[in-house]
Amino acid sequence: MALGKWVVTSKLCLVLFSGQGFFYAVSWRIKNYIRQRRERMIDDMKEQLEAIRAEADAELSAVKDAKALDALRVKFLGKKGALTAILKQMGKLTAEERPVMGQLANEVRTFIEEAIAAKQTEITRLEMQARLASETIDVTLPGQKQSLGSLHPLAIVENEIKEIFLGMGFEIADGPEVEYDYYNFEALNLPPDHPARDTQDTFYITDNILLRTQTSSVQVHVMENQKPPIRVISPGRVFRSDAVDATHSPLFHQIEGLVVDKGITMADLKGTLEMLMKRLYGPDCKIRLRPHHFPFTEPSAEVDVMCFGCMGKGCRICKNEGYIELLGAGMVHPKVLEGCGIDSSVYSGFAFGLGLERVVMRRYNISDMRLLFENDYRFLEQF
Ligand code: 2U9
Repeated sequence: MALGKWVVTSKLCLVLFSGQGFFYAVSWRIKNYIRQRRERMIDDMKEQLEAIRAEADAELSAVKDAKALDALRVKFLGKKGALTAILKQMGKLTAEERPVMGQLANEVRTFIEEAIAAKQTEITRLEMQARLASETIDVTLPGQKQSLGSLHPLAIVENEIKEIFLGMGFEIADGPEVEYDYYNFEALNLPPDHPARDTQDTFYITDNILLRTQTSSVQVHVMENQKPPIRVISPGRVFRSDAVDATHSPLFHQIEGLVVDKGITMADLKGTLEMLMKRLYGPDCKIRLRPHHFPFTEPSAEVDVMCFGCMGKGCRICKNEGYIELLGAGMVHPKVLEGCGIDSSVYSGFAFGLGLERVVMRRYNISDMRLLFENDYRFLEQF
């Protein structure tokens, strides 16, 4: 019996200590180790998925707007999101493990997606509620009066004068405010060093280029480019190096007129200006021409308009003159016509120039020109 026991034991030892036995033992331990590691890995992944679900749930309850919701969607479901990171680890799983883990991952994804969708609906509803509250219109309130602007007095009178001349068959000509010395002075019989240039000092860009002092330069261009008959007015801004006071401004507005044709005389000039003044100031308005000198017209005249304060009798407004000086005019100087290529033995013409500010000030009884440029609403809203 004792012998038999020994034999069994020694046989077992043989098996255990033979190469094969050792191999079985080691491989069992390795398999066991690997299995435990896999189980731990799967548990880890499950824990991570549950943690993601819990974190998403907690963060979602704090989300208040669409921007934060979008950020949350990217954080959990985006390409670089937490869930995608876990799904990338699925490759390490075996074919049996993958569906189990996949199902859990899908559950978590669905949970987050549904929670986001629900939150989205809630946010949209809250936003709509806020808009409805803030944009509520009380249709029973009285409407707000829209304050309408009005034309500047300079524009009102300029438009009126344009209409009057258009009615008399004139065209409106436009030209540059920055001009060559030639068109502003020389072509108008004002050569360099002419004393009349002193009264029209201006702003020079170069020795030869300046800001125009009169819109006559426009008419010079017209005469160079157009054959008579010519009937134009040229309204626009002009510039002079004058200090600002009640009757002067370095920028003001002129309207000049020019008629060139065969047989034009001083009578045409007087008739045209009379018509202008009657249309501007009423049918009783009279004008008076006084001899004067301008380098660009010969003969020349200053044109006075009957004072409306006293209808020509004399008062404080007209300093007892009965008339008020308003514009200058004359027959176009033959040298000016010739310089523009018009034969002065065949054609003659008249020209006139008026300062728009002066006409406006007279029309509305404005005593200080600065009011026309200051753009004070209290002043402008009267027109
Ligand atoms: C050409 C030839 C002649 C235009 C004229 C005046 C007289 C005149 C002033 C009025 C007030 C200038 O603004 S103001 O200071 N103008 O007195 N202007 S004749 O004569 C011209 C125009 C163009 C080709």
